[in-house]
Amino acid sequence: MEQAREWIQNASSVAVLTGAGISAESGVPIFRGDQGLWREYKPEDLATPEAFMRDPRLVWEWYDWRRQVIAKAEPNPGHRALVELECRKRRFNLITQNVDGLHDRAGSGRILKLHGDIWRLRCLECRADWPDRRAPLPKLPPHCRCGGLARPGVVWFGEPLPDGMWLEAEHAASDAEVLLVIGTSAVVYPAASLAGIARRTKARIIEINMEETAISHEVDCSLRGPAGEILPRLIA
Ligand code: BV8
Ligand code: ZN
Repeated sequence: MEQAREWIQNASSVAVLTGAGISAESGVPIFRGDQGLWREYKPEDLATPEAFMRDPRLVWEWYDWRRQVIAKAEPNPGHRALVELECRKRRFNLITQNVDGLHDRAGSGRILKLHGDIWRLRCLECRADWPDRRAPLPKLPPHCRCGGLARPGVVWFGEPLPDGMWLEAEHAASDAEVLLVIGTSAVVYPAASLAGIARRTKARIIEINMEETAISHEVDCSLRGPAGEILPRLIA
């Protein structure tokens, strides 16, 4: 912890990659592990274009349930510690795999949302893209004003990341002197490759997680414990 604090204090450029684990203490269920996200379904089965085409109503039931859970959640001390860190660093990039919007509500400024935003909808017909924070939604599946079927504004498995987003994330990771990897099992690509990208340009990689992950072997420092407790101490 002392070593990690020193690296962060001395760095002028910091990047952060967050996953579902940083929102766990806000009461938002993580994707993998025994909690299991929803009934007997796996995210990989529901978060795909094929699942949506096959049964838009079932997929929307899952997203509407998640939106209702997230609507009751508050940012936790982990989210807020990252806002504090952003204020102190001349160069700071927050890259998140999360779609819950808790980093925005905590006050983070620059957020690279690799996997989109659960609070936005997109029309399959006219491509309109708009914010909709109603939880629960009045009717499932929701439709666009043009009458077209609306989908959640998130990136599903097999779909490309939003235009230009990956380039920005790569730049952020390459520019960082320290990369914090927080609350991610590091199994989803290309997000999980950001640690390797940062290491190639000599960044120190600090991981914060409750347990060992797929990239623990390639980080410089692994802090075991809840992000909501570790982050405030790390940046104090
Ligand atoms: C793409 C949005 C190309 C939707 C999500 C085989 C090998 C390698 C890659 C692939 C492959 N087959 C397919 C792929 C590619 C695929 C992929 O990576 N699949 C995986 C499953 C192998 N990737 C894609 O499809 C991506 N697109 O590659 O496009 C392309 C290019 C051009 C043209 C066409 C295509 C798109 C991936 C995005 C998928 N969408 N979400 C939604 O949210 O509904 S991914 C989903 O998983 C979420 O975004 C989530 O954030 C993400 C990662 O999960 P984690 O955040 O890590 O959460 P998880 O539950 O796994 O872990 C939580 C961690 O927190 C745990 O480690 C736990 O210990 C820890 N924790 C718990 N509590 C705490 C804590 N830590 C700290 N404190 C705590 N309190
Ligand atoms: Zn439309």
